[in-house]
Amino acid sequence: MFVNWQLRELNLKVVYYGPALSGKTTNLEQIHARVDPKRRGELISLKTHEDRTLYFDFLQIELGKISGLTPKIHLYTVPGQTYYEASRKIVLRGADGVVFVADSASNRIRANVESWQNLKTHLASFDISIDTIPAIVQFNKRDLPTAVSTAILQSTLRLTNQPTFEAVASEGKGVFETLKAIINAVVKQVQQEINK
Ligand SMILES: Nc1nc2c(ncn2[C@@H]2O[C@H](COP(=O)(O)OP(=O)(O)O)[C@@H](O)[C@H]2O)c(=O)[nH]1
Ligand SMILES: [Mg+2]
Repeated sequence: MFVNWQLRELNLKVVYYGPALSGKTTNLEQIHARVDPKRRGELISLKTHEDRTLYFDFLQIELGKISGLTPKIHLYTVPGQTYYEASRKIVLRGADGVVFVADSASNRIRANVESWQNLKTHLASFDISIDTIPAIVQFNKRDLPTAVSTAILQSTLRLTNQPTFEAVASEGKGVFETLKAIINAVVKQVQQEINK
């Protein structure tokens, strides 16, 4: 969180985390496509030499005032591929909230579990626990014929008390429910800090 008192702006950072190809970029693309252009910036994707793989995507959206401040939400995605460890940690640093995008495909269970573990490890290195940072879990790709049940996703990830949402991000389903939930959770936490 960063408050610019002169501009009366509240800058909040939300990171979309998850294994490679789970649909993180698709979430941001859908948000970008559906939010009023007056209230959002451009979707920026920083690509590596192989252009399919991204270091991260970035999108800024604006909300109505909170406690006299204009919140600007900065949405980021991390690269899911295991070898982008350092980039993930850099992107995650300073996050006010996390959306974990899990892939419902049966052959991605292990990738989900590894990424969830990886998220917790990086948070721990910043002295943050997944049980205290605002966090939402999105079960994406519910349309796949090979999708496993949400109960299996829930139990293999060993979720503690994170709210979950089902999604088909490629069709825009569940994208805004997830976004609203993480924004509400982050704003609630930030208001508590501002009022301390
Ligand atoms: N079937 C299906 N495909 C999806 C869904 N969401 C994203 N995809 C596809 O999954 C692939 C990877 O998505 P992308 O957003 O690039 O994944 P990222 O690596 O997490 O950023 C793309 O081909 C998307 O179109 C979904 O809900 N269902
Ligand atoms: Mg991506």
